[in-house]
Amino acid sequence: KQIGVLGVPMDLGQGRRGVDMGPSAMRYGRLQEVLEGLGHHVHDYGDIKVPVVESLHRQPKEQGGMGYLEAIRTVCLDTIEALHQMPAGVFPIVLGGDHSIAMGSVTGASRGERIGVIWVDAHADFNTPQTSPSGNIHGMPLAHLCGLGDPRLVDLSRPGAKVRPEDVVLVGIRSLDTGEVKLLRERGVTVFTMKEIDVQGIPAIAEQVAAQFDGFARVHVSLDADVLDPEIAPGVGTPVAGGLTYREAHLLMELLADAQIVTSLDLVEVNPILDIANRTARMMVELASSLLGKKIY
Ligand code: DIR
Ligand code: MN
Ligand code: MN
Ligand code: MN
Repeated sequence: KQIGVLGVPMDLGQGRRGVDMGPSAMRYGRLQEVLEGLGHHVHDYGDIKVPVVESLHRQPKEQGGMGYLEAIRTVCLDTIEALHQMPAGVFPIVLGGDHSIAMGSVTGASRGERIGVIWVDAHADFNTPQTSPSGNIHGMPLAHLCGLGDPRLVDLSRPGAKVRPEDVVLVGIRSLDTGEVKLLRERGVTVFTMKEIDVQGIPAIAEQVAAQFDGFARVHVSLDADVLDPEIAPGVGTPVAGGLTYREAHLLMELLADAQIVTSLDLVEVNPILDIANRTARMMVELASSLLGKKIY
C-alpha cells in the first residue's frame, strides 16, 4: 500500500496538556520503519499547524473547551485540505492529537462520499454542546460527523452530516453520558460495549463489523488509545478501567486486516506526559501494523 501519514498535534479539545505531542511520540515509536518493514511505501506529510493554547483568547462566557471551537474548526478544515492533497488510493494515517481531529480526518478521508466508521474507544464521543457535561469538544466529534450539534463543526467543507449514523460501529465502549445514550439509540448507531466483547468475543464482533461494511468503498478506523486497558496504555487523558487487553486489541486489528475493508486510520489521544517511557505510543504503532497486515506466519 501507499500510506500517507499526517500529524495533527491538537490539544484544544480537552483539558489535559501533552496530547499535542502524540504525533512525535508515535513517530519516535518508529511508525514509518514498522510500516515500511511490512512492504508498504510511506510518505510523511508532516504536521498541520495547531495554535498553542497560550496564544488563544477564550471568550470568558464560553464554558469549557467550547472557547476553542473556532481554532478547532480551522485545524479540522486544514486537515481535510491536507487529506484531499494526498493522491487517491493512498491510505491515510492521521496522528492525534485529541479526538476532535476526527471531524477533519473522517471528512477528509471520505472525499465527499459514503464512508463507514469503526470508532474504537472507551467513549462514544457522541455528545453535542447541549448534552456534554464537560464541554470538551473531544467528547463530541462523532455526533458532529453525524450532523448533530454546533453547525460550525457540522458544516466543515460542505453543509451537513458526513457520516450516516447507521454506518457507524462503536467498539470497546464503557463510559457514556446520559445524553449520549439517548442520541445513540435514537440515531441507530451500532454499539459494542465491553459487555458484548466479554460475552461474544472479538471474533464474533469483527465478523459483524465486516458484514456491515461489506461492499463499502471507504471504511475508516478511528482508534482512541483509551480503548485499551489503562494497565497497558497509561498515556491517555481520560483512562477508564476494564479496557481491551493487548490480545483483544491486536486480534481486532488482525481480523479487520483479514476482512480487507479498512481504507483510513486515526491514532489519537496518546499523551506522552502521562505515559511511561512511550509505552502507549509504541502500542498504537503495533496496532497500526496489525491493521496494516502484519503476520508472523
Ligand atoms: C466525556 C468523556 N464523555 C465527555 N469523553 C472522552 O467529556 O464528553 N472522550 N474522554 O474521549
Ligand atoms: Mn492573540
Ligand atoms: Mn475518543
Ligand atoms: Mn476515549
